[in-house]
Amino acid sequence: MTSQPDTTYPPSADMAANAHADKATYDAMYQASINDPEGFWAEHGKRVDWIKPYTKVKNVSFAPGNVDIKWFEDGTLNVSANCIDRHLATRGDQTAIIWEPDSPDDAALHITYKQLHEKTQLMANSLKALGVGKGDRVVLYMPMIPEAAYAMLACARIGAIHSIVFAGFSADALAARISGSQAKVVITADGAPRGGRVTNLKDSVNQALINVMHDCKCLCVQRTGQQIAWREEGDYWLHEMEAEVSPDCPPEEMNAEDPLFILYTSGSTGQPKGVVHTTGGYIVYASMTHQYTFDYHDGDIFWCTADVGWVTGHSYIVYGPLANGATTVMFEGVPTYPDAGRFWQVCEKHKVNQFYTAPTAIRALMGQGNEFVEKYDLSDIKVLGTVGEPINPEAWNWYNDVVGKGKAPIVDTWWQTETGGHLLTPLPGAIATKPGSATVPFFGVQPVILEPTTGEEIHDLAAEGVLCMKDSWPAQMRTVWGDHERFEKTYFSDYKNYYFTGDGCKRDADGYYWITGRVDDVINVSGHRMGTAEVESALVAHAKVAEAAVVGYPHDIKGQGIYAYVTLMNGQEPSEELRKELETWVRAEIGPIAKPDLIQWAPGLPKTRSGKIMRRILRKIAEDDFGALGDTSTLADPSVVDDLIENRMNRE
Ligand code: 6R9
Repeated sequence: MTSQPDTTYPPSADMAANAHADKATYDAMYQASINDPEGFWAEHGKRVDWIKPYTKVKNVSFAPGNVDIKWFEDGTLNVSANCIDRHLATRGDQTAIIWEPDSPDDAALHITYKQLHEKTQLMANSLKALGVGKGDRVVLYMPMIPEAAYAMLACARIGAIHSIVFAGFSADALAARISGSQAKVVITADGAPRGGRVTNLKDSVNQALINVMHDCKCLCVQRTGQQIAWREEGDYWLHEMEAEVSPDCPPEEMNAEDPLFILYTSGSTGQPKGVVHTTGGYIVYASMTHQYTFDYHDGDIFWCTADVGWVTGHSYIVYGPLANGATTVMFEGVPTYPDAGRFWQVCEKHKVNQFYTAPTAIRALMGQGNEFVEKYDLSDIKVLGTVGEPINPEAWNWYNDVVGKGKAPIVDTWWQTETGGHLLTPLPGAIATKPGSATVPFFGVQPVILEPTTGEEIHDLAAEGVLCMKDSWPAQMRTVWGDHERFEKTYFSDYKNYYFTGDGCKRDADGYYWITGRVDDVINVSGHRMGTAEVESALVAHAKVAEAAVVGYPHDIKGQGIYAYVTLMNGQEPSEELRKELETWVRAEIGPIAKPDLIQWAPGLPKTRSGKIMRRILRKIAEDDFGALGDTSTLADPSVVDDLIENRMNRE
């Protein structure tokens, strides 16, 4: 039953008949969304509860120098009320969150909507007691525990803006984000068990706060009960505060365009930027995509394996599912602990209906053998999802054949931190899939392919170029925190009047979209975005490093690995010891996910006469493809290339 990469997989008759959208419905809704965006979103905006209904739907300009994006701008609502309170009458006793702990020997928790309501209000009042109010920022640095969801919803409830920092980031990265948003409180836990090992998160927070110049309190959740260092001032246990505060916290009335959260993400230049998402458009779009993309029906058990530190966790563990009154699984552990069957054991145990993960996890598990999957009963799975990077056909086929038994449609969802929700994705009952293609646009989304150098829109169906969006969708990011100019420059200046995604893309003769990867200096390591500039600036911050250039190279499991060319200061000798030292250094500066896989000592870097590093050449050498270096005649010193080839690290 091996499938072919060029095969098309139409929805089954059963799926088409029972899904929220079959092909005819998708076509009609898509057309309506493009012909009359105002009318379409005026209608679908009603899927959430408004305190004061909107009368204006869309007010958007992508014009150079005047980028301004507003949706439902005169409406008011509260996201936490939409994710909790409005379900209480009909599904108060239904499970909202199934929490599966790191160790399979520990009991899972089933948290009902009623309990979610209680817990969120206690957390909200604890934050208020610490002085947090509407518009204030709160940083979350947390393990995958239910309190992470309570904290997000508590912020939303009182109108505070959360900024989640993935718990794998270093104390330095955390400090930069706490300072960058002038957060009043950072929420963390004593320890984070993952894959059988425990990291001490509170220690990292303590270390970070030493470098934070403003007053920032720490609210700590007791997860492990381990010994931790407590600061003399400004530290609070959540369980102690909860015992003191009132159990009732009414939701704050928020404007549709009030910020809901900030989430830092990497770009091609400089330090990560704070992507700002607002309230109304985001929750409408997150909930609608969750329902249609996964064909979620009442009573289904939905599992997204992402971490809440990434946008996927925001939109598809917490906000989308809970706005829809779903049961969402939250998993503390890793796919390979205690063994490579863990995902499938959890799917069987909780009778998961929709399962959503990343290609890097699929590739890692695929390599462990089918017996880890076949041991478990996966018959409840109806839809399989993938996100984060292009999925190679081998991984797609394995996911389809071995996990889905050829019966569960695969939704390959293309989107970004900036987009808030899926922009390209098949709908399971409507769109035939092709392995490796994110297929077609979601409602209201108008992708275009531009010729990269001229910026001309290519109108032929079959096309290749850069992927842009012609118009806005409700969950589009609104600005970069504190730097609207950077927002315009990053996304709206290379191609005027379009939103530029940073991705290259092909469109085939059927109108299907195939993402070819980033066209900027962003690399994608295990589905995590990393700016090469970030890793470079961490490397050059080391006293022995004079210069560094970082590129991606193909990596079997991670998709891309990090390849660093390092030029040492005069008088410094390369050594294995120094290599280790630099690896440890980058981990400390950014986090383990940024650790270079390969470091090559480079006596010189290939530069143009104007001093610009020619990354094209460095990429080729890192790919072990130096036969195709192209024109090197503009180099200031062509001989450096021979040395780099000679000493390349990635050889077959
Ligand atoms: C949601 C998320 C965004 C970048 C994006 C693209 C890559 C994401 C993809 C995909 C091919 C898919 N990407 N999904 N590439 N197919 N289904 O991952 O957000 O972390 O901001 O990354 O990831 O390159 O531009 P984010």
